[in-house]
This record gives sequence, structure tokens and C-alpha cells, in this order.
Amino acid sequence: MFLFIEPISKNTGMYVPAYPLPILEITSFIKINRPDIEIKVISVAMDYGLPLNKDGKEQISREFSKDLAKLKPKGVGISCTAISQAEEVIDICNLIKKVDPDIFIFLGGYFPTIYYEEIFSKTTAVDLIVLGEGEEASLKIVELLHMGKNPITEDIPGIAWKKNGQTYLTRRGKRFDLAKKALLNLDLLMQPRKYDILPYAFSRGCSYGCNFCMEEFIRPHRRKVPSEIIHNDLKNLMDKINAHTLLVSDALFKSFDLFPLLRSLGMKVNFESRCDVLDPSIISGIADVCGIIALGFESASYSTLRRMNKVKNKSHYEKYIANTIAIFKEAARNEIPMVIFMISGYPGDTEKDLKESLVFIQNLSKYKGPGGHIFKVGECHVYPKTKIYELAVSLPDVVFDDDGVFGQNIVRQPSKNLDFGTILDYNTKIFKLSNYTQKINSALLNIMPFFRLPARSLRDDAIPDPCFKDNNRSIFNVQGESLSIFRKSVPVLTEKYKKLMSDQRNTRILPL
Ligand code: B12
Ligand code: SF4
Repeated sequence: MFLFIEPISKNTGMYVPAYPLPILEITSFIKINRPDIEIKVISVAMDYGLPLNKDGKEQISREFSKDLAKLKPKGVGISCTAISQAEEVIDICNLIKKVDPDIFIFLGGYFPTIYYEEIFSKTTAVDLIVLGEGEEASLKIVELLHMGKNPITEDIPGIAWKKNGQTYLTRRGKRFDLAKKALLNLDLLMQPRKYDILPYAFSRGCSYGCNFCMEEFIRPHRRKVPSEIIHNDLKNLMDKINAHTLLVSDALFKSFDLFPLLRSLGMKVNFESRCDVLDPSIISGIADVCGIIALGFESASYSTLRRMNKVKNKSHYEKYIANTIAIFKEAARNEIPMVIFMISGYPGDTEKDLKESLVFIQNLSKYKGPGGHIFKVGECHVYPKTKIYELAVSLPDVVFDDDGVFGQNIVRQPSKNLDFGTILDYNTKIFKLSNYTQKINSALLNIMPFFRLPARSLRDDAIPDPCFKDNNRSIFNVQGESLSIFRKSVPVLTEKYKKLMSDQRNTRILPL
């Protein structure tokens, strides 16, 4: 048998009780092609619990080791999307090899695609890394292991491995043909009915090339999933999982023509799009189906948006800004909750850039409506090997925590006279212009039950005991019933930890 695992992310603030879509896509593809091969999907958070401290993590490791010894998989595939999962991934790999050194371990996802060398130099527990989309390669790996053969072969495109101190790579394969995408097979999940949120990708890839984004490393062009597959997948999701909240997982969502279908299925759709892609005139027609609309706005400064490669020129910028205002007004008028994502302290930013964003947001927030809005502004991260890294090192006065690929690499000084304290001041001022209405609160609580709560608040006495898997409150139960109990204590927690909620991301990192 084969196991595919989604490890936890140490960043709890954005935790979503959703099935692990990347590995569900891959395993469904393997299963449809090889129904004879046994496969299971584990979401560590959902199936074992979310560890809140070292003790919780150790308990989970013990339980997982026992299961592993029972299941005896020939191979384990592990997904690593976010950087905040990376260290957990390494720990799981080491643990698996400790239980049985013969289990073949392979990784995939954004992080290993970009940082395969760094992973190989940190652990010898990883046998192989798949670069880019994982369907075709995983099928071949699993088939070879099933036949008792070594999957480390030149015949599989887009894989990397290390032998005798040297890293080997095969040529990158073609993009996965989405016409071959398998219907999501929910039976591969351990507990399909425990998930509250249904993530789904209607398309993959994006060609905009914003230089803080990792999309171009995996899929630099947008391709759509054929509509017949979408229809069948969504109907199946509604039948098998008793949840109605859809979380769109496209890099760039544009499939607004599908809203009649989504309405007919009784779904609430939460999506993120670009400020210059979403047409404000369609908003009133889709309002009844919308949960939250998120926009990757990033900044109101032309100079910053140019450095991000978010806009091409001045006229693009003007359209970008005008469209953002129009979307915001329409969403407010139609009572749709909005989340506006922003990055502050981008390499090259001066205080003038931050001021421009603040003034813009002050004006925008005047159009507030009962749907509510949140300005989620975060500090800037300079991830090695990406274009933003090149930009940061090319500018003489930029200072960032150069703490390697496993670190957060926060920009501390984006230009000569702008320090980190000033950036945080602006972030707080912008965040405070959010309009937390009842509607946005409950929409957010549904999708991200721990949104902006500091990690330590998750062990607070105000949280009822049934929300934990153990007596020491060191493992949180993130299954549907437990989260619905937890949600009732959120108002108390929000009041108590108010100050920390607008603080830096590290307050939301689990102390593991
Ligand atoms: C939906 C989403 C979210 C949701 C998560 C919901 C959920 N739990 O499902 C929310 C909104 C909460 C979110 C939050 C964040 N996200 Co996000 N998110 C996405 C998004 C749009 C979709 C992920 C997805 O499901 N894709 C669909 C599947 C099919 O594609 P896939 O993951 O690429 O999988 C393929 C390959 O990667 C590979 N593969 C994947 N796993 C494996 C495993 C094996 C074994 C193999 C062989 C192959 C393989 O094969 C798959 C199939 O072809 C991606 C961008 C994107 N389009 O993927 C960003 C993305 C993953 N997010 C990103 C970021 C930065 C964040 C945040 C840190 C943002 C922030 N500043 O707060 C947070 C962190 C959250 C956390 N707790 O860690 C970055 C990750 C960069 C990084 N390495 O850190 C991405 C890549 C966006 C980007 N382009 O930069 N995110
Ligand atoms: S538009 Fe979004 S998905 Fe596309 S490159 Fe920019 S940030 Fe990435």
C-alpha cells in the first residue's frame, strides 16, 4: 500500500479545515489508473490533530509511528506547499525512516520544487523529489514501487534525487493535461465527512509573473479544467461531504460563468482574484452565492506595484486602482464580505509608498457596507531563489533576515530611511481600518477558525475541553464538531488577545 500525507502548517492563523486538495488530485489520478493499488491519504491535522506544543507533537508522532508500523506502506508521498510546512515535512520524513528505513519517501509541491537541494542537504530521509505537477510522476513512482522496482530512473521526467553527494535531475516534463484530471476520489480520505470546507481548483497556473509569487515555478500559464470534469466533481463533492462552503484554489480565478451551477448546488463560494480581473459589473449577479471575495491588492503605490511586477505601466496602474475601488463599492453595496491582501515594506519601499497605501485605504474604507471588510496587511518575505530575492539583493539599502529557505526572511529595512517599526505602525493603522461586521466574522470563522489568533490563545481556558484530543490541551481537534464548539469561544478570545491580533505573523506560529 501507499500513503500520501499532508503535514500540518506551523502557521495557524490561516488554517483551513479543508481536505488536502493537492494530494487528493494526485491520489485520485493514481487510483483511476491503477484501481488495484491500495492508497490512503492522511491529513495530519484532521486525522491526528493539530499539535499546540512539543508534547502534542510527540504524542502525534507516537500514534503515527504505530499506524505506520501497522500499515507497512511501500512508499510515502508527502506534500509541501507552504514554507511554514517545510520543517514539519523534514521531521515526518526522519520519523518514517526511523520506523522503517525501507519505506520509499518522495516529496512534491511548491517548496520542494524550488528548494530540492536544500532539502537534500538537510536530511537523507528523502529518496526523491517531484518537481512541478505530481500526477504523472507519482503514478510512475507508485507503479514501479508496486512492482518492487526502484523508481529512481531517468525515465520519469521532473524528478530529483541525491546520490553520493551529487544531485541528479531529469528533464522537466510537459504540463499535466487537465483533460486527464481524475474526479476527486473522496474515499481515499480517512474521514471525508469531518471536513467543513471544500477546496477546488477550476484552473491551474497563472502567467502574470508577480515577482513575490511562486506560481511560475510550477505552472507559468493558466489552463482550465474541462467543464464536464468540474460538473461531475462538484456534484460528487456535494453528495459525499456535508459541507457547502467552497474555497476556490485557483492561482487566478476567472470562472465566473460557473456561478449558475454553483448556485444550483447550494454552494457558498469564496474566491480570490486580481483587482484588474474581476469585473465589478458582475458582482450584483453573483452576490447571493458569494461568501468572501478576496483581492490580492498588495499596495496602492505605483512604484511598489511596478517593483512587484503587478502592473505593467501607468495606464495599467490607473485601471488597477479604479477597478479596485469599483469592486469594493459593489461588494459593499451587495453586502459581500471582502478581504484585501496587502504586503508592506516591499524591497525599495519608502515611507511615501506606505503613506500612499494608507491614504488610499482610508478613502476606500469610507465605502464600507454591512458585509464588512478586512485589510490583511503583512510584512514582506524575501524567499531565496525567487525574483523578489534578486530584487532585494540588487538594491543596496535593503536589509532582510537572510535566514535561508526554511526561514521567514522578513524585510527589516526596505530602503535607507524606512525602518521596521515604521512599517509595523503603518500595518496597524491600515489593519484598524477594517470593518469587522457580524457577517464577515462568521464567514471568516467558518473558513479560518483561528484567523489572526495568536498560537498561544489556542490553549486558553476559555476553550471548552471537547475541543482538545488530550487532557493537557496540547492537541487541538480540528474536526467539524469540535470547531463548531470552539467558534463559540472566539469572541472571548478575540477580546482577550486583541492587541496581538494585529501583530506580526510569528505570534501565529506554533511553538513546536
Ligand atoms: C488555496 C490556497 C490557500 C488557502 C489554503 C486552503 C487549504 N488548506 O486548502 C489559504 C487561503 C488559507 C492559503 C493561505 C496561505 N497561503 Co496559499 N495558496 C492557496 C493556493 C491558491 C491553492 C493551493 C491548492 O490547493 N492548489 C491546487 C493543487 C492542485 O495544486 P498544487 O498545490 O500546486 O499541487 C500540485 C503540485 O504542487 C504537486 N504536488 C503537491 N503536493 C505534492 C505531493 C507529492 C508527493 C507530489 C509528488 C507532488 C505534489 O502536484 C500537485 C498536482 O499537480 C496556492 C496557489 C496555487 N494555485 O496552488 C497558494 C499558495 C500555496 N499559498 C501561498 C502562501 C504564501 C500562503 C500564505 C503563507 C499566505 C499568507 N501570507 O498568509 C498562507 C499560509 C497558510 C498556512 N497555514 O500555511 C503560496 C506558497 C508559497 C510558499 N511556498 O510558502 C502559494 C503557492 C501562492 C503563491 N503562488 O505564492 N493559501
Ligand atoms: S496574479 Fe496572483 S497567481 Fe498570478 S502571478 Fe500574480 S500573485 Fe501569482
